[in-house]
Amino acid sequence: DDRTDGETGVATKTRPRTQRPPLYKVLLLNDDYTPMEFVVHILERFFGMTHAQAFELMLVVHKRGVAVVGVFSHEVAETKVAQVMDFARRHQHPLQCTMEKE
Ligand code: TYC
Repeated sequence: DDRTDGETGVATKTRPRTQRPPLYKVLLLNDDYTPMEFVVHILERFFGMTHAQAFELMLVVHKRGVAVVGVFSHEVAETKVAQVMDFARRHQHPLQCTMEKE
């Protein structure tokens, strides 16, 4: 990780950086209409949580308004968001799920 500047001949250090793919948080938003058990079901079905984990996280969203339900690669996060939004729409619930870069 040493290099020598072509103009000045001065040796400088560059830190070797490890390449990591950007990660994305998947967020679940509270609303007044989606049934609690429906949200619990989504967290079990699409995020691999146990019933107890899903119930606990659903309550966090219910009380705080939003929570991170998982952190994934861009492709996986997009798939999760699409699965949740599609499932909610098919059941006519207004549940919102979004993603943001970590
Ligand atoms: N607030 C909803 C209710 O009281 C439950 C709920 C929880 C909705 C989490 C959305 O992401 C959510 N029925």
